[in-house]
Amino acid sequence: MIRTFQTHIIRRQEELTGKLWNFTPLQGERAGKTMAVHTPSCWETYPGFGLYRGEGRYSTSLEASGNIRLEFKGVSHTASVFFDGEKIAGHYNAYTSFSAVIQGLEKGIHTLEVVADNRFSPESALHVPNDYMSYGGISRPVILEQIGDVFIERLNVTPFKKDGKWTLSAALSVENLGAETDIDVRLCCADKILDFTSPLKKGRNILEAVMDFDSVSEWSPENPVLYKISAQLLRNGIPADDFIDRFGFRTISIEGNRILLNGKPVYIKGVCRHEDHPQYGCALPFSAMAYDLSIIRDLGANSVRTAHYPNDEVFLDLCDELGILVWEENHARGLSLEQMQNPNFKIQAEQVTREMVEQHYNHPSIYIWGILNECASDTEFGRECYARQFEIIRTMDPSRPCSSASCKFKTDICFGLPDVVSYNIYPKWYHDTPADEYLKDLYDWVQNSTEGKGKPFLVTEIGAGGLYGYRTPYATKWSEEFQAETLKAQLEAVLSFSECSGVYIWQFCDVRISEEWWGIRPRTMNNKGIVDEYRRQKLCYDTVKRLFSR
Ligand code: ADA
Repeated sequence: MIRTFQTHIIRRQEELTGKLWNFTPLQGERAGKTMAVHTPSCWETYPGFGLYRGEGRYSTSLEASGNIRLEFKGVSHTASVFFDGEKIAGHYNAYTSFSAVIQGLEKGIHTLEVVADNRFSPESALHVPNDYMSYGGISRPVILEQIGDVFIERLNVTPFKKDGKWTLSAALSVENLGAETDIDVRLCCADKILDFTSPLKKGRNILEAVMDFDSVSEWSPENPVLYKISAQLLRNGIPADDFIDRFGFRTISIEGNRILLNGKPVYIKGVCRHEDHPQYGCALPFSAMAYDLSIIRDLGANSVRTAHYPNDEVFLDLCDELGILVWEENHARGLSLEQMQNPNFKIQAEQVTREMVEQHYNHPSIYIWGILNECASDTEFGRECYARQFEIIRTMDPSRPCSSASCKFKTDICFGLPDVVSYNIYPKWYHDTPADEYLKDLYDWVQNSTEGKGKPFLVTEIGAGGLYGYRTPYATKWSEEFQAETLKAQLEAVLSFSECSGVYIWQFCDVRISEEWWGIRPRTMNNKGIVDEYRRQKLCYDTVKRLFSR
């Protein structure tokens, strides 16, 4: 069973994960010793591998012939893929997918090996010791697909409204492994069918089409109506390949200092969430993701910020279905100027940005793209990087606004670049200024002294640490009482600040951090969760729920 909604009927698919694979660590005491492990998974969840940093080889066998496509939805964090012993693909970054095509296979049993590497080397500019965990392993599914000479690599759709009518512009990316040819295309969506014929050159072809609709239902958090779109390729009337995805008819725009969804102002009440769980690492199964979202909805939140990387598409599928608005973020957290000057930073950060936008383009729940959380936005070099990444996103997707969460108090020089100005603030946690005073001071500075004047303003993090079960009558730091009191003051200040378009709480649940990170955290965890790592409610849960429901 393929778990994600993006799927095919004509193209045969098989999930290669969802079963046991052989795992062999390549370094350390157990180097070379093979064991059977479940996939997708992170090796930190295998007994004895909780702190393993190194390479791990995963292997399995598969039966195939002809042309195949292998899709790896996520390998953490660097992957080298070997097919019958030969290297066929390599990929950096845990949080985006990649694929490999193999042509003209002999019918029979073949071996597939994936070497995952979670080490922090100088070559790795984004996966660095940090305030979250960079796990190791095949953390998202691997899919085997049978393809012909012509197949659809991607279908991206953009709904837009003109004179009260909805139009869909579709961009179909078609790969032609054979000679130049013509292809018949059939697009089906709602009650519309669009047929056309297109010439195909060898290699990648982008076929564009537009569909008009008389009446459709709009996607909104209250009524998250999803539509299916299917693209079919036909040769001489015979189906050659297809691609099915879901999307929603909705618009996101900015008017003055407001974010509009379908033309109406939207107020964000959200949580920041890492993909992290003591039992699964970052490889959360469907049930655990759905459970997290049930808690998020119970809290009265309407949004999730996927801090600090693109999320599993199954999670985004669920947000589409539940009407949860998503701030999806590229991969980076707190990189200093020196870290941004790593020669690999530009290439790795731009690659993950491109992959994120391309791969998650159709999700209606994503209302904004975020980049480079708390990086060096107070430097000229940093500004060039921010400018370049915003430009990449806007070129690929002019239909959504962009932003980036800053922590540079009164020193950020990048606010001319995003559509929405966003700040992470921790009053009464990292400093003693009361929340309302701090927020007003910061907002006034943005309005009076920066190019962010007049743009929508979001608070992308507030929070405080609280250790589950640590209760004190005098509300000392790290107690649940202190966390609840601090969060209450922060949340009240932001919710009553009318210039603000919304707020995200840092964070949904307690998460593991890298052992190697310079910061000191009790339990080697970031303990600012509203629930702990097992999703047990802390004292602040009811406070947040009460304030979110006002
Ligand atoms: C930052 C950062 C988060 C987390 C948080 C904290 O603002 O964006 O990843 O580290 O602070 O807990 O201090």
